[in-house]
Amino acid sequence: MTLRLITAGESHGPGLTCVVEGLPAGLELDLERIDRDLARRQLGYGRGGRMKIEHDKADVTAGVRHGHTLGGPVAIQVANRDYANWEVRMNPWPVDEPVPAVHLPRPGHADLVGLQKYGLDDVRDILERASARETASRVAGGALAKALLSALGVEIRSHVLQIASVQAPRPAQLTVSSFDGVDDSPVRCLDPEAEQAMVKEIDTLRRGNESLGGVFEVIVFGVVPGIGSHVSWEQRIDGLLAQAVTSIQAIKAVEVGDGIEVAGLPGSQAHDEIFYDDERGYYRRTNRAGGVEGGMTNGEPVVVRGFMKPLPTLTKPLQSVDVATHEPAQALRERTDSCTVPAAGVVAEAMVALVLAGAYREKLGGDHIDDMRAALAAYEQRIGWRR
Ligand code: EPS
Repeated sequence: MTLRLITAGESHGPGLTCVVEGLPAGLELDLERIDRDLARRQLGYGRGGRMKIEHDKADVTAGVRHGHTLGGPVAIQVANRDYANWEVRMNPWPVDEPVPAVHLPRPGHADLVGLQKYGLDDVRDILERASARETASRVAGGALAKALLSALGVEIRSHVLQIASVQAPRPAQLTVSSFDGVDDSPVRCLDPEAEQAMVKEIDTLRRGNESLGGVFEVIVFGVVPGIGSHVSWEQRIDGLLAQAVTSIQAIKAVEVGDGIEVAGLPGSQAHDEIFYDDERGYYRRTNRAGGVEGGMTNGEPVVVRGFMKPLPTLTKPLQSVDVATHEPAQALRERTDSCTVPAAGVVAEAMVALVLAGAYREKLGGDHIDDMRAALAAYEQRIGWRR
């Protein structure tokens, strides 16, 4: 059984729901850790007014008893506090007051094509579900996957490498503890100089009514070799990671390891040579492959970078068309964030966790977390892998 995440909810509806199916029984959960990830997702310089309204908290309503999973689906609700201001416009049931429809699709958003595909005529019927508010439920579900991975010795961290045109230098050897203070940085960047320049860039572009994109990096430590498989395309772990990270709102590209750079290098400089010693077993001195070879993890840290486009809601809107009249018009102007790259890194941690936890379930099987631990120990012994 692999791991499955279902999310439900609209940005300004009554609330968000996530269901995670496929967790083993006996997994210890910590509500504070789930809430901490929800709070981390709300951080970051460049957020809009909405984040002052929401204080996301996980309300676990199924699948957990006295802090341990029961083996059935786990359900988590996250309230939308802003619903109090949207009760008429977003009520699940008919209301007496007139609710004006939105007819001005934003370029770069799901608005126009969503109307066409679903046969609707109010952009709000599309944008509410397309909104990145949905990522709060992904982070709640991802926190459960992280708990499972953590029980198996795997830790996931993320940081920001670029915001708009400001690039941080690529840090050399990162370990789990390199990330200790990363959430104290307003842009979740490990380089203090780049951090300052990023904050300045956000201020400058925001003043010019612009939005900003950027690049984040997720690194996974402690992954055993052999997660995923070369034998069929849909089991290749790099493909699964790319799908999961690209599915995050506004992500347009994903890089595994140094995938983009090595495309321009000769083969002799593009790979990670293999070494062995009795104490460490097999090891590499470089990690250009980002911990994945042949669609399988190879025991090195798994490195995934996500490239985010500038958010498509602009305070100075782009040219669009009124879908009711077909006349030229400016796109919808809504309250918005200017930059969500730091938050997107936290969401990507969740998506990477869900993919890896699913692949661990596939590899190790088991109904109880202790079954998984025993299977992992036997496998590690068979391949002689040392952390
Ligand atoms: C979003 C627009 C903004 C964001 C929202 C995503 O919401 P609002 O229109 O209410 O100001 O704040 O993100 C969240 C609410 C969140 O929790 O991340 C959009 O259009 O995608």
